Amino acid sequence: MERFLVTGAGGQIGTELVRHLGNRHGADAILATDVRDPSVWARGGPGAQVGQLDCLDADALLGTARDFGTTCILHLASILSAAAEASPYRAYRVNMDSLVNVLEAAAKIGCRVFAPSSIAVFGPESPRDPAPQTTVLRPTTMYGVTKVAGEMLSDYYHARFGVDVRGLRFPGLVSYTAPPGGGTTDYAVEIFHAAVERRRFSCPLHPDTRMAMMYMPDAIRAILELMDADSSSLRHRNAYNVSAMHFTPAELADAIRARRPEFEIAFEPDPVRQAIADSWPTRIDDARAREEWGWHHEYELPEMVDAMLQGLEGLRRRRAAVLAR
Ligand code: AKB
Repeated sequence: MERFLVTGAGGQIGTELVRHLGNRHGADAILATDVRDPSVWARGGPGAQVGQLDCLDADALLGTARDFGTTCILHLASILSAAAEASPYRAYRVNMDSLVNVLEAAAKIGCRVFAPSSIAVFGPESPRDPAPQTTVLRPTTMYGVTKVAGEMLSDYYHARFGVDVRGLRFPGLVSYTAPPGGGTTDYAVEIFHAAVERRRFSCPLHPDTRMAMMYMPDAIRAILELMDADSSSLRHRNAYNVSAMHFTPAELADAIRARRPEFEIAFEPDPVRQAIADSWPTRIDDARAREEWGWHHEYELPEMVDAMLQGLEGLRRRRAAVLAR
């Protein structure tokens, strides 16, 4: 029977992935952990066992993984691109040391690993439209450096110790259940909060900054399908380009305004986020993922915008009803 240890479970991906895993395998089979106290991030009851775990503590990580009888670690703890530029050394420590601790634990107890990568592996020298699966990877951000190094470290643990580690180069992820934090693509989530709260949105990117994006249900399905795939078919096992839609802040604002005509936006680029976005590709070629394990996306921009507005408005109504009781 599979038993999943999730790190960074209180974050944007973890919140939704834990719920899906709990529905599929039962709450007893999932241990959802985060560096923060569960009282802060697990209030809604995530459908899993919960715990506090600092992945920089190698002994605690190994002990927890072993005691739980873990068969797969889903390692989601990470510092994202814009936050990493504010504290590069901390980002290096958190992103690299936690990954090597996870891979060491996996090698010792013989479990599988999912370790996400990112479109941040690409840099100004990579082709931008589209970014191929295999190309020059010389990112200019600390987050990108840790993601390239993480892909190579994962290759090493696979080749040297036989750890079955798999990963995806995620684009910007859009979702409404838990906020992202510290990413360059976070604007594509924050814009929806402003729209449903009828606030003017200050966009930290130039209106024509095109980036690759994906709606969270596609991202969760990508993780589950990659982890279910036959190992022998995976020739790019820990670093698959995956992509769904590509849009600019202006196009996203137009799509929101078509549904909420009162929505207001001002473009006030933040130099750090803009420089990061300008170093990333505008489109991603994900043909290898489609060929090797059947990846396909379901959500395009119009469906994603409808789902985000309806989801956030539903959440607001439920919260207001609880407060009114
Ligand atoms: C970020 O913006 O840092 C992340 C990413 C693309 O990996 N969302």
